[in-house]
Amino acid sequence: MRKIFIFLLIYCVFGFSCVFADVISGKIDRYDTNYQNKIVDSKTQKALSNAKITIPEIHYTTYSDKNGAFQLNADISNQTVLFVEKEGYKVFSLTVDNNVLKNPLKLGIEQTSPFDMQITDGVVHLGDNMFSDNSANSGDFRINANGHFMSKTFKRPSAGAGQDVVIRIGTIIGLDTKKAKQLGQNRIAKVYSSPVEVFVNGHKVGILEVNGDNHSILVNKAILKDTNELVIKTGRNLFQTEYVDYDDIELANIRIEVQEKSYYARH
Ligand SMILES: [Ca+2]
Repeated sequence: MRKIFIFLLIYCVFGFSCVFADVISGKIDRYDTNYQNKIVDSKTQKALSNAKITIPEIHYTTYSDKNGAFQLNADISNQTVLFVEKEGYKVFSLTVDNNVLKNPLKLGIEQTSPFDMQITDGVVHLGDNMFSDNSANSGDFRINANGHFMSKTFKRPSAGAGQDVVIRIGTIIGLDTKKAKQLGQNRIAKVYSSPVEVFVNGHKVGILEVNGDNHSILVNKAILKDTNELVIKTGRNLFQTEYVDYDDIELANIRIEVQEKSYYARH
């Protein structure tokens, strides 16, 4: 009995101090001058100045200062894409909305490698411009869909035996797949769409079923040629049989990367 009491006492004191510390640190954060967004090098954690931060949908552009800090005075009710660009670094993209921007963002960006090939610039909208207000992107798509698929060519990446070729999709918004629905990424009651399909030279190399940032798809090097075609097709509403209703999605920051095999295994 005594042991239980001591245990409870320790637990309470410890528990209380934890709660107390949380509240205090939360308050300090709010009023601290360090409460600001920051761009750093992902490896060294060094602050990066003069990085360009953009939110294309609302035509917002700003730059990080000499301490890597930047302000975001943006009002974003629906999810959209934020980009960070800096010479010598890979383009970075992130899904943001007012909820995300409530807390300071510390964004680590990676140095570029000579083998990286940036495939897209800005945001690509695939679909047919017909979408529900409850879709995973209930926002006002500013960019009209260019069709239900995109096609880009790229040269053979020079990857050695110990290296992988990977398609990196920085950000995807608006997917209404069964999995996205199960994860609570949209509010559509019953229907869902097939996943996005990714092809290289006609071979299906992967699918995308979940919204978010930093998707990687491994490409079998045996299917690569001197010039290659990457095709990304959006899914279709599996419950609409009278006509084809393509899933309206936004893709951003697509890149072909060469990575060490161990790198891919870790991610
Ligand atoms: Ca649609």
